[in-house]
Amino acid sequence: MKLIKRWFDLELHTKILIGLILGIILGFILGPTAKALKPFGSLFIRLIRMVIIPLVFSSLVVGAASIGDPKSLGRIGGKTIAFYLVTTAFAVIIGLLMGNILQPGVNLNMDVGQVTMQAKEPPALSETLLNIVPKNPIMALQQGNMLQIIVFSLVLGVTLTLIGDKGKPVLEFFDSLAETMYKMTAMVMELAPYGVLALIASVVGSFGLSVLLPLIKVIIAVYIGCLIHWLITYGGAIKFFSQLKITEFFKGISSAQIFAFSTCSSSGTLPVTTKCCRENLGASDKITSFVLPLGATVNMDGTALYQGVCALFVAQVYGLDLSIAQQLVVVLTATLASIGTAGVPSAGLIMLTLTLKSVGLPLEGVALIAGIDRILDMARTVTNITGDSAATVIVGSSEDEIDLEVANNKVVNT
Ligand code: DAS
Repeated sequence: MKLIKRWFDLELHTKILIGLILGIILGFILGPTAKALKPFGSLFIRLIRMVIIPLVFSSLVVGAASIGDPKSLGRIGGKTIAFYLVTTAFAVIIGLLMGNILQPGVNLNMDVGQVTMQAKEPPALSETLLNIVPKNPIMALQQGNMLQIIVFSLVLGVTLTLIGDKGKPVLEFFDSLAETMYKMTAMVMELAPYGVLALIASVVGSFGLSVLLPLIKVIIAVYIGCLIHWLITYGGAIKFFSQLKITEFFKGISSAQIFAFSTCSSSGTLPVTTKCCRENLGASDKITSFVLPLGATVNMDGTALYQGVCALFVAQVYGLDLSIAQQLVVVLTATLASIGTAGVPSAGLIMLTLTLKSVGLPLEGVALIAGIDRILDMARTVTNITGDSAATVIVGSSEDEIDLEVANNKVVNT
């Protein structure tokens, strides 16, 4: 009984970490049998996805209203988009550097001749950008079209402030709904240690070394590249453009990172990222409700880095050379393609076809990656939400919307 009491007394982020470690061990012990745990992980993800739309919609309306005039919304929006584009470009460059240094596709004795795959057509970028304005906001909510929900919420929030007192009752409704959704997220998060354990055990159990070994250099290139991006790009930004310590930042978002690693879904992790940034990093609702939903939808640094590595990997496997000019095309395409990548598992694999196509590489190369994509997706999704959190801190610091008292109080919630 004492052990059970001690378990429930642990901080939730500690329990999530224990869940992750136990899940990895269980996956290795049970092997493919561990797949039987997947339904428990899927149930947990469904519970989290249940809160996303009402949480994002209500918090964004309140956030946009609290930003108030369109001018400051434009200022915050401009800073956020600029941070996202610059860090994503850095990520692709790091990915290309890793691909050039490690040469993961050289001397790979894979019979690429048999590789065939009907690459799914990714949405054209212009269509993605045009399509962010909803023709029917209710339909956007029903379909969970995040970009359209973001646009409608921002316009609704600002408009509510423009009509003065008449908008107050509606704003109070959204404020109360946002608080309710934060509470519901916290309740669902109590199940996180068990959900993470089930998810990780089923993934580890389904991947034998026979699948991983031939492509181990791709995995190493992506994981090390992501680590470099975290420490240099995000660590540097946090150090020079915020009053937070780098260790406080990474400790504060550790639960969201574990969650992203387990679920491979930035959108699915959004409620956890929001909770971590609010409660551990001291970011205001005004900033988190705008920067994070936008980031979970358009900011995918991990995905962009992965595209840089994989573009070079495919070129090397087929014995093709990518000139510097072509590699610059990869930087541009992967940066823009990441805007259209959805925050759901394996979305980056579809966008990889866009990047390969942009430099004339064979789309069959995507099939070479598909077998280990889940392992790569784990690293890129963690990087995606880490970039969103870094943007929250940097933009929040520039707007004086970070409560350092909270960030320095050392108590890490989930
Ligand atoms: N899994 C996606 C995400 O949720 C990233 C990707 O597939 O590249 O961010």
